[in-house]
Amino acid sequence: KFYPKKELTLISAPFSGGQGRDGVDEGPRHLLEMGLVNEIEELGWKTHFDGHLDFPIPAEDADIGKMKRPRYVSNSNKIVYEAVSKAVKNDTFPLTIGGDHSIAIGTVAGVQSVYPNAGVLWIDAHADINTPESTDSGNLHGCPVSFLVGLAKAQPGQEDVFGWVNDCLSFDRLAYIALRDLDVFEKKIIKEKNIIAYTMHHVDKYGIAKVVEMALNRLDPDGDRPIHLSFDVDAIDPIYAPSTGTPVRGGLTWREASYLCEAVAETGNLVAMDIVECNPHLGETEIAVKDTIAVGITLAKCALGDVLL
Ligand code: 4U7
Ligand code: MN
Ligand code: MN
Ligand code: MN
Repeated sequence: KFYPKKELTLISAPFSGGQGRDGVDEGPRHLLEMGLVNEIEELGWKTHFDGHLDFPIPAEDADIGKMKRPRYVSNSNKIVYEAVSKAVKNDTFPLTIGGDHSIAIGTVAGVQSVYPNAGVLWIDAHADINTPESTDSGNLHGCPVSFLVGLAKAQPGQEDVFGWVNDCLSFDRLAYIALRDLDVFEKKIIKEKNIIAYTMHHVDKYGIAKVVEMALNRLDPDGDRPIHLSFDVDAIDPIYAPSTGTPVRGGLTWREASYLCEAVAETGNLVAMDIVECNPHLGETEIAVKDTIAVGITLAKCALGDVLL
């Protein structure tokens, strides 16, 4: 029932300021060069693409508390937010390609601005729910969820650069799958707020089909909620997706990741997708890079209805 015209806006967010490693900003270019648009169009989606977003680097951007590059991340996310909300308002499916996962501040806030009851499926080895106080690394790609759910609050006397995000997502409209590398604070908050969370342990125990079914049932009990899929490629095992900044062994197989996207597509409620953290500068070999980009393209295709004959 969403996007009956099958029109899609490809939003390229070549952004790396949410973490410290070069190259993740080149993910979008590699995805495009490997034929992403063509593959999507072959599935019958008319695709609009206006070129890569441009993220100006602020002249001054001192740390705020532990946060690194806070103004750069915030300003860039406002640009992502505008692009995503505009795409949805134009009745086109926003497929946002990153870039590091901090850009999901903008994608989720953008989707929520039009569909304020949308559920977010966060597929990741990590929960990305550190607050500016709990983060050890200071890398904001480990914090986007904390801004969206309103856990991140500017401390007295601090510049409130993320004030515009204002907790658009409630805890019961967030679900994780594929978790396996959580910080102490993140575990605590997931338990405390009773956040829907399926780790790799659950994938082993129940199988991916059951896990997706359980996650969707809890996220969307009546089956009428729009769903936003935010897919960090490090959810996938580094055997298949090695070219990423924070790989963690023991992840989803190629088919488990694909199945997950297909099952979400099957609900008919998918309204937006992010594919993030492909870093073509990382990986031992050229084949490693190609595999990572290829699995990214596969995820998009599966989520857009490929294989659903
Ligand atoms: B990604 C981490 F400490 N939790 O906060 C942190 F383990 O978007 C990793 O999921 C964050 O890739 C990973 O820096 C962010 C770390
Ligand atoms: Mn992530
Ligand atoms: Mn991750
Ligand atoms: Mn390159």
